Amino acid sequence: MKEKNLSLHKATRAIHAGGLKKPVFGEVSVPIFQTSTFSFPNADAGAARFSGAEDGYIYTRMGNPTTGALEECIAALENGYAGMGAASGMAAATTVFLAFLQQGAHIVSTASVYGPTRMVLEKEFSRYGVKSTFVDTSDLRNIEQALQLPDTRMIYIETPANPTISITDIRGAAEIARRHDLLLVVDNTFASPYLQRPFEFGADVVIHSLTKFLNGHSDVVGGMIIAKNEKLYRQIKPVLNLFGGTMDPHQAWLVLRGIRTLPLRVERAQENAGKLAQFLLQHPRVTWVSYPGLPEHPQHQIAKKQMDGFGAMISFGVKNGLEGGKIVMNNVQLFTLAVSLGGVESLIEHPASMTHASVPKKEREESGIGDELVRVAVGCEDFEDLRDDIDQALNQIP
Ligand code: LCS
Repeated sequence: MKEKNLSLHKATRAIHAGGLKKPVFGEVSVPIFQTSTFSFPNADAGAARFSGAEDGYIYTRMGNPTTGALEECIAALENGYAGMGAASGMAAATTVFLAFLQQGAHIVSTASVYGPTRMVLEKEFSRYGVKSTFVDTSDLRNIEQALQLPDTRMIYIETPANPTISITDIRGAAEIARRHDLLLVVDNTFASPYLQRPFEFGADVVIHSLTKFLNGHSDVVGGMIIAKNEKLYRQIKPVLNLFGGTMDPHQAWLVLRGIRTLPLRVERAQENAGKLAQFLLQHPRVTWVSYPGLPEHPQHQIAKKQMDGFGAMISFGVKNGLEGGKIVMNNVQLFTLAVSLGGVESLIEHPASMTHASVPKKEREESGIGDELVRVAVGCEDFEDLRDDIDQALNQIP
């Protein structure tokens, strides 16, 4: 199955990758193996599974066929060696930090990352002696300058970044990582593997919040870690199992079901986003628009090089700053005022008071997350309805 998947195009892979080695009844959908534990035929077989001498499932925290089908699917979409299902995107990120950052280690990260990703490093990992520096990684010189060798162990980038939608050159970051023997970890949540596959540009580990585009229906929280090679997989997998932030089979099944329509959803949502970005750009109540598909976006050329499309996330500023943003959020009728992204329905939120409220104001502003920034996650509705809704809400700003 795996070898066959690698020769297929990306939409075909999204529909076919990841299954059971042996279907039970010829089922087309992967069954949900809702079991916490697996019986052994005899004591020797149990011992052989634990020692690794024999393949077979033991206990769902350590592995489960339904979760395994999803892991195989996403690894195939990312062109990685293997996936590891996690309870959430945060479980995926923290597991990677736990696996590679020991006391005294240092990490350089994109400043405009999902707020809790920054907070877990600054507030929690710092308690164990892990040091972190947050810089604008869209300028690679900032990464070089932030290195604290030999303590720096990891470069962590989010591209497109949450919520500024700035872009980091993955290949350039990978070159820095290679030169100094560091790991490059990429949070690929905003693009999804349908639009961007960081391993092709030299990343070592990719993580996802599956909660977003991969699942696509705003009904599951989940995460995934994908390793480039077996060595990295063997370093991460035991840490995930021991700390226990693993995935439930029902959660895995829902995400796998969602992935089957990933190509259709992403194509539709990004078509809407491209048109909406153009519309916002010329709107008199809008002060700026950040969407990588716009030629005005500072990293438009890099986005063109490393992405197959520009995605469905837009951030923009409105007249009258936060007050103007509040008016928009309180007056939209079709957009839902909610955090998260990547579902079929369009969402709108205010990062400074919501997703990134945990990041102190000064750090937020230094990262380009001003109070006037409004973020929209564009969904799959008809464009005209989205345009009309945001237009009437913007027009309420005095
Ligand atoms: N990485 C990125 C880029 C994210 O946007 C999020 C969640 C996470 C990781 C964490 O994933 P989770 O644990 O929630 O599955 N981002 C959110 C957001 O922007 N609004 O609500 C959640």
